[in-house]
Amino acid sequence: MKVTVVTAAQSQAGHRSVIIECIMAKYLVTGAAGFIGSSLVRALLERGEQVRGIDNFSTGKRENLTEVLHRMDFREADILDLDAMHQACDGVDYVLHQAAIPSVPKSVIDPLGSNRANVDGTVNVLIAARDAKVKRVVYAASSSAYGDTPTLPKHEAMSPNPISPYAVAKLASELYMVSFYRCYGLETVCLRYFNIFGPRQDPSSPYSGVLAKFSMQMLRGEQPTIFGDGETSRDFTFIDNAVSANLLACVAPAAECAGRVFNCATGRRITLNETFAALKPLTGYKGAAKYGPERSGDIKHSLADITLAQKHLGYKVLVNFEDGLRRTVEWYKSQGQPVAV
Ligand code: UD2
Repeated sequence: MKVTVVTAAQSQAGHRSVIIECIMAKYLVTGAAGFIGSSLVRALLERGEQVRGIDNFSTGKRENLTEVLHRMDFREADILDLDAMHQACDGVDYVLHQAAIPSVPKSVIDPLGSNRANVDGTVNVLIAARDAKVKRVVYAASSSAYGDTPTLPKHEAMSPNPISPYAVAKLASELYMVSFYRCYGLETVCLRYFNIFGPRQDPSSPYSGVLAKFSMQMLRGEQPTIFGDGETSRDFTFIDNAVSANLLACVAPAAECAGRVFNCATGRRITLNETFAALKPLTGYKGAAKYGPERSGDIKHSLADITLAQKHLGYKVLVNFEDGLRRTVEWYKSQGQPVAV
């Protein structure tokens, strides 16, 4: 719904009436200019939803929203700013909370910064959502919460065992989500993302996700470094699966999902060596990988049991690893990245 507002102050001042068109947002995406946030924004707009987005551009990029910016209500704001969050949540039905500093190694270097963005920021989002009587908050939780427990696959009933400050922060935020459901009745759903990848994931930072980083390096003909022996494994999950999990988490009956935590993954794990091998034909990279020391805070294996999300959210894996990887590399190529010769 569009509402036209003429402010009293502007009329009294005798200026030509300034008309502000406020789009009554139904969805608020925090971290809207990030890789996952901007994918959610596009999916919601495609469905004809009204979308508001906020981002402070700490890791998000304006370019991620370029061609959709005019169709949404975008505000440059920080989740640490409670006033801005109250304004952002006003009139909103669903909050998809993606804003974070999403990096294990960065949190090892700067645990306080990680805690501020990933915990304090979440509490602000929750307070604002509660005060605005938002219907539901869906949270970008992380598989890192499981830590290095030897049991595979990881299922939601397992005790968490976080290793890095990032994992601790993400888990603390999950607990806050559940707490706000229990204490205030605010419906919250946590999606534990398992290594989401796809178009628009930033490949250029030392903290970038491994698939984005390797894709770009190999397209450029640069040698990627595998930390460890290459047998580290991840349940790499293509972005479309995460988008669909978020949309399902908004509409699933409260009795099925409110105050609960769900894995968001594919139920299959791929090693870094296999990843590198799969990327070679896609990128045209002919060389070998370099091997370096394991990264501090890392876990060795990650694989999800996705039964709970299938049962309660109606979640399905829409795109498998191979198709997702091909689409990801195609996207980087379409952005004019040089191809390895
Ligand atoms: C964690 C979470 C993930 C998400 C993410 C946020 C786990 C299992 N996953 O991802 O769900 O929350 O944090 O960023 O905790 N690597 C290399 N070479 C490189 C870069 C990375 O070998 O140049 C390795 C890295 O050491 C790790 C693997 O690739 O073993 C994946 O690293 P990542 O940074 O892509 O993601 P990860 O697993 O820390």
